[in-house]
Amino acid sequence: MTNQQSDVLLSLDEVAALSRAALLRQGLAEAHVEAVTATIVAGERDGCASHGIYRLLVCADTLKTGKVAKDAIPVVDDRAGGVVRVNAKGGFAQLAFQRGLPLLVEKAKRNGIAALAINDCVHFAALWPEIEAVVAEGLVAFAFTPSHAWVAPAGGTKPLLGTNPIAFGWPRPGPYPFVFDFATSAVARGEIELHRRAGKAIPEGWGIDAEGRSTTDPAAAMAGAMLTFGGHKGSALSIMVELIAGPLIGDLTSAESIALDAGAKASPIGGELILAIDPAGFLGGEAAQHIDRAETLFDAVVGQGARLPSQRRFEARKRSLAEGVRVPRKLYDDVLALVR
Ligand code: NDP
Ligand code: PYC
Repeated sequence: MTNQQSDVLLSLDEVAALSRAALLRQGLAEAHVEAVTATIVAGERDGCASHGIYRLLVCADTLKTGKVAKDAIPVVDDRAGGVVRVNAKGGFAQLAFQRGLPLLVEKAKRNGIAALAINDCVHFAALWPEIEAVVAEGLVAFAFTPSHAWVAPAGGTKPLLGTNPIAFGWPRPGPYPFVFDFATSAVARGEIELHRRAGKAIPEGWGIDAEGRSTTDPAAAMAGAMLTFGGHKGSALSIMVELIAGPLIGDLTSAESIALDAGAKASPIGGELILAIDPAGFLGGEAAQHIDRAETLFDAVVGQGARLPSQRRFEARKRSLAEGVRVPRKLYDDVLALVR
């Protein structure tokens, strides 16, 4: 470990060790510790500050509320046709996803399409690690999850919707697929929290205060309401996420999740929907051509000087694997305090 100004330089192995120690200290069962650590390391490695090491603080606060089943054993339910359900039994989503993934992949390859519903989980993670795991099987993937009612619908001023991410992945030749993964709010709540921790103002358009006025104060936006991206378009997509990863799979909406939280400020409780499509289901023996045609499209995007989503993340990954990651000293100290 090396010190440089106000940052701490850590290898990815050191990040993993820190995560394991912090989570074990909170009493989380080992299988969950490993599954959660994999996503914390992936977030930090890929330069996703709102879902890397910082999440250990969120995770520890959530564990302290007693709202997470620390030793939950997810139960996989092989439903008819292309449907898999995993009941997370009140545990974190990561282990439930790991347990359901093999059957999702098998069903998608058998049927051309399959869906995995994770129920009764606690969710604090980015979705792209799951998308990448599905895409690594040559499948096209989608993922959705509601969160807590923090976001006002377009035209409204009261928090009702979650930050409700939508993620998509498409296989490409080589190690880096096409992936996007974003909140349907203007930004993830974790990013606003990071601004608050750093004493930085947020841009206009991220949130409104409790009186419905535009604000650049992160604390005021968190106490008021966050805003959707793209006005009514993000708002409609957010409502879609509420529906398909809430009532459709027999789980909570963001409003129901925050009501159940009852002020404890734990991470969201509810479900997640993951869809997997095998291109061979449509294309049969011609399946490989979709890859070449997609590459033509990606080349045309990049050829204009635009960048593909996840390009920044994959560049951060290469850098972190070679050089390790820099973590703000205050964040590092706060996480270290979890271990002591
Ligand atoms: P961002 O607004 O940073 O955007 C994320 C996506 O957009 C990434 O795929 C990113 O790629 C891509 N992107 C950003 N800028 C560009 C650009 N100029 N050109 C092309 N693509 C671009 O993320 P959010 O704040 O919306 O979300 C962050 C994370 O928070 C997500 O991983 C999400 O899953 C997670 N989240 C989880 C929730 C939960 O309930 N579990 C709730 C809300 C969010 P790149 O990474 O390469 O920049
Ligand atoms: O950053 O909005 C967020 C978030 C909610 C749950 C996990 N991340």
